Amino acid sequence: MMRSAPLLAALLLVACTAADGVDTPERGSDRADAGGPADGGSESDTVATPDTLDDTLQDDVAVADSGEPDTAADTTADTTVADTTADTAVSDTAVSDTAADTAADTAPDTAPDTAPDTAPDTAPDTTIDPACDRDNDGFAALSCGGDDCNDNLARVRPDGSEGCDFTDNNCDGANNEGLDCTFYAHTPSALYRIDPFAGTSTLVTSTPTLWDFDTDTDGTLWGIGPEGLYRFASGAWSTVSGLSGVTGSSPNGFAIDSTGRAYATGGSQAYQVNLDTGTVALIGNLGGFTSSGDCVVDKSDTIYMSASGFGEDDLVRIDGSTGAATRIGPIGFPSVYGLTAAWGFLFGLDASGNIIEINPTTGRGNIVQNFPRLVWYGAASSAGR
Ligand SMILES: [Ca+2]
Ligand SMILES: [Ca+2]
Ligand SMILES: [Ca+2]
Ligand SMILES: [Ca+2]
Repeated sequence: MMRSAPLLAALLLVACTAADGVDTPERGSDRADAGGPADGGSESDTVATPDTLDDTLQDDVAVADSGEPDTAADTTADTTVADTTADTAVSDTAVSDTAADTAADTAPDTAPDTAPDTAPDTAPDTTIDPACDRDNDGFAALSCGGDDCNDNLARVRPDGSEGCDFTDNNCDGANNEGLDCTFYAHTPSALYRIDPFAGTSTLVTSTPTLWDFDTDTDGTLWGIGPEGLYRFASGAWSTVSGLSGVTGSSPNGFAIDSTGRAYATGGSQAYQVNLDTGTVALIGNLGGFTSSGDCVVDKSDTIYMSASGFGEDDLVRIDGSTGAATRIGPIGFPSVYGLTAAWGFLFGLDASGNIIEINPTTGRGNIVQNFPRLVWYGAASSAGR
């Protein structure tokens, strides 16, 4: 009598199980398991052979999938298929995530994403793509979702220090907040404080008749005029002395350097002014140039002067020991009667109410503010220049 078919199948299964010893034939979806234990398609591979189908419970420890996406995180990157959950160790090199990362990447992408994320990250990256931090200051550009308001200037950054200039240095949306960025300027009869960055003017008080003025190293304001040498302190002007020794044209430019040495320029001549006695002494001839209205000393004690010519004024540099002037270039505006060195900038103030930023290398000026009702006669440098 023939045995029945179900009984034969049961006997064959027993024979195969007994012959296996260590490993058991696989079934289900884990077909590439070359050396691991028997499973039903739900365990991970422990050898370096890729799955052709996806694991349903655990992830590969060494080999990227070539087929379907994982339902749990890889420890190696997929090369062709997007994860549905984040990698825990390695970034994708080619494929964008289709779901948001739930934790920060521990390594940067080696190339920019080719597609935008469909959901935001829940934690920040620990490093930034170089393309999102071009100035390498450690903060990503606004265009990358970062908070670096100028990704071309490393000194402009969220933890930057605010300074007097035209830039919001710390990316908080305000410029020069908490700082006094003003310098003194005067018209024929009034003293003002000017903020060249905000474009504001504040009337302080009236002035005596002044040719020009400047600040000393301690910030004290000194002025010269036909009646003498003046000092401005505690909100009021006082006469220090008369001025003696002026020959030729009256001075219309006045500047004090970092050592307290005071200069004046007038007509075609350069002078030194003694702030103790009011005595004016000739240094020398300007060498063919005429003082337009002011001279100024910058932070490194270089002396500049606006020189009047045909039409627009020139910026010239003066040798403090001989008085000889050297032309730098045209400012581009006439009647630049005031010059000031302020926070690293060189500004000119003219008879039309303009505040002009001057390039000290080329002499070229550019209007940054205008006060249409004011005629500037003089300007004083900021204490720190
Ligand atoms: Ca940056
Ligand atoms: Ca920056
Ligand atoms: Ca700011
Ligand atoms: Ca600023």
